[in-house]
Amino acid sequence: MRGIAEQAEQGPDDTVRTGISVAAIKRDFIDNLYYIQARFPDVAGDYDYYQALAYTVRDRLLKRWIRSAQTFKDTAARTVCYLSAEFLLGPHLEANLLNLDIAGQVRQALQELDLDLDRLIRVEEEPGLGNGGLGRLAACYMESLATLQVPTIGYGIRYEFGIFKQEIRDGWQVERTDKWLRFGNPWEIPRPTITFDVKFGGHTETWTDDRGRYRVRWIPVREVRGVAYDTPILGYGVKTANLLRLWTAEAVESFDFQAFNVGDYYRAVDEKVLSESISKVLYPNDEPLVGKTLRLAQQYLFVSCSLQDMIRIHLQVPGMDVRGFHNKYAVQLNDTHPSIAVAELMRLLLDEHLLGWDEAWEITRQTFGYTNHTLLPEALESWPLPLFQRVLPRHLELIYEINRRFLDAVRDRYPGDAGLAARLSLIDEAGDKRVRMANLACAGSHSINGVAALHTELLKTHVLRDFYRLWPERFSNKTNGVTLRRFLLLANPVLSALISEQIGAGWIRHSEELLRLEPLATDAGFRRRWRGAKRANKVRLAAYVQAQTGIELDPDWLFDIQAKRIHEYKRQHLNVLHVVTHYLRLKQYPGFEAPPRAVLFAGKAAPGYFMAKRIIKLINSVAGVVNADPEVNARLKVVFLPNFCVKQAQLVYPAADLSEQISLAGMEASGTGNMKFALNGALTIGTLDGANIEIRDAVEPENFHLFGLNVDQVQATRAAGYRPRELYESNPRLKAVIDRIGDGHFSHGDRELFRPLVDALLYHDHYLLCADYDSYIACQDEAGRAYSDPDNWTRRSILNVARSGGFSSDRAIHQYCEDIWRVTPLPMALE
Ligand code: F58
Repeated sequence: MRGIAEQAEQGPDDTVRTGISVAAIKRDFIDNLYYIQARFPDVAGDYDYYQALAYTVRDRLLKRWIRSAQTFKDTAARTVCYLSAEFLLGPHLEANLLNLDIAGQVRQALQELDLDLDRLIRVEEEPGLGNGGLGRLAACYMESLATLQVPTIGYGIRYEFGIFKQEIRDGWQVERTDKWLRFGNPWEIPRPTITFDVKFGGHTETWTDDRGRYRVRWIPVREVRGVAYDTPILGYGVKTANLLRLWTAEAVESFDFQAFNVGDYYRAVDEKVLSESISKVLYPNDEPLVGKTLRLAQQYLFVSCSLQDMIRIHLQVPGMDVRGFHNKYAVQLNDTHPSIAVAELMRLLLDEHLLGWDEAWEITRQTFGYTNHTLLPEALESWPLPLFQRVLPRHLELIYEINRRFLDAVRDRYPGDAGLAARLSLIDEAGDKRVRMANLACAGSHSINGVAALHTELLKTHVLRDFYRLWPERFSNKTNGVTLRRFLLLANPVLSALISEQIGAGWIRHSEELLRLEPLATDAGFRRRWRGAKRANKVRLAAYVQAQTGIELDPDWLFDIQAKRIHEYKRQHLNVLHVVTHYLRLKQYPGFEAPPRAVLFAGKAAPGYFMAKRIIKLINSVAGVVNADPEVNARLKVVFLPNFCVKQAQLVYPAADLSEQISLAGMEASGTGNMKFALNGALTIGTLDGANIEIRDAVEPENFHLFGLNVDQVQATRAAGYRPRELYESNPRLKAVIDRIGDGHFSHGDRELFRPLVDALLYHDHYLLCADYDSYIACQDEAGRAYSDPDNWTRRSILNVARSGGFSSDRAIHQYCEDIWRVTPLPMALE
């Protein structure tokens, strides 16, 4: 008898579930409709067809995945582990069809069954397991890591409810829960046997083991089980499929049984509910979460399970020792949310694997790299000490010890500088004590990076200045990047086809080849076709806008778009000030020369963010008045597009003429939407902030509409005692705009509705809208004039795409691999 290993060696029979001919795909699709969905065509709906198709695609993808996993295991390959509380993946179906290179056959197979692939693609509910830029960056990086054939595991949380769905009622944002798992998730494989029990609360005890060693025992009040759910992440144009492993919280039976045995059934159920609540919901804040015990529990659960899983995988290989952990893994902390990993790895090495402190600390430090994503001082994560102690008593002890040794070394090096030690301390001792997670991440990592050149400089000089002084060699910049597969090839098939026709398809994997478009910018025929592609995308978006909001847009107008989370620092309300300025001008001077313009906004506000929600209401109120006014609505329209998400983003970026990147200089760490717009041929109107600076350098200043104060000027303006009210009083145009907003013109005479916004502008204006106002309006006017010369605009649009190849996540991941992770690709055999 041959064993299963031998018999399974050649893998499954290609003709049954993995063939890629039209006939094989058709056969499997029908099989899946029957045997998975239990449906026959008379009663099947689009959803059943979508499921059957998803399983058909999955069958074909598993082969690559299993082979990749096998190769990684056989070679004990060095592996990148990307730890992130968020992965905002976007819909899977189309991306997997692309990366498997079977879209053509699938389309035809469906056609032969009288079904339309595009309709089924639209059925998919996307997994919204992220808030915005940070979560989407993790998804782009996973895709590039697979494409570059770097062995990788992404570790995160399988939230039962992702980011809320945004509806607009009466102009206000209303949140609805995102029940994305309601119909099941064909893209994941549950792994009920890969579980780890994680302790919470309680206290610690010391004891001496039979070999006389000092030991610490953690006696928790609760244990929760993390269960793995795996999603394959395919690379483009290669056979590699990496692993995204997300953890779900479950109750540990022993705990409910205990209660059950003493007859307390309801307590047992309560325990279960409590345990399972840990992975229930993604926190929708895009600012820090104070006092949320559950949030800390989420972070710890996924980090502990992930590290235990890494150790398990590592020790599976005969002869491996936990002392080699840092050689096997490069672990990246995506912001501070997973930074408890520093203390947890120490705990595992010390308490479970019995290493000595120095050895454990060396391994820990060599393992981690930390990426910072924010410049807002109020966004640096910290936990009140009593809360931290209540949830993670053992980790607090370890953090104290890490801190003691760390600060001793600091004092040795900088004697007499007590302020320095206080600022570097992992514990904030001023006022109510807190644990500073960024300090923990810095102390426990061999590498610290920012996400755009300016951001990294500001980390060095401001946010993490003291750490930079200690360890300048650990700091580096890794400017963000985005995947061109999703955000150009999939999102913009018309433009992609035109590009490939001219320069070949190499750009899809080698984005620098987009440069070959440069000479075509002077080719009038090419420009005409380019314009045609942009117009087609505007027609597509206009149809979507009409269906979602009832507002009709003309694809020949200038599409001016701002799509991102709503936040005061991103200054959507500065954009509104321009809209109102333009509206008043059109009313007052009907002869005013400017191209007709559609101003679109999209983005969610954190549910508890009062000002952001009021900004949404303001946008909708202004839209209501402008769009209904026959004196202006032939030249200006305003749209708020509800529920910005990855799927919608793929419609939005390709249709933009003008990309709004107008944050106050020094506030936006990088931005990634700015890159997606530029790669789709939008021109940017923006400040010298985040990656805008690098985009402007790349596309060259004449192809970028720059306005506003730079970081130094912002600092100087504030230092000189900024008084926005004086700007308002001395600038009649600005005054008229703010007065209209305040006097009820857009709110049916209600003067209270927008008072908080007006007052904030007049009395604080923390984000310097008034200071940048004139410069912004002048720049918008200049952009309008430039758009009125379509040929030249198109030339500049082409140059934006040609020169934006550097903003591919492949470039970013390549830099992480070389400079931080020291990991090399592991090419997968073709068949
Ligand atoms: C974003 N941060 C930055 N945080 O704002 C943006 O400039 C940058 O391009 C992007 O990261 C990627 O580097 C961001 O999206 C969050 O959403 C956090 C979610 C969890 C709570 C704290 C904010």
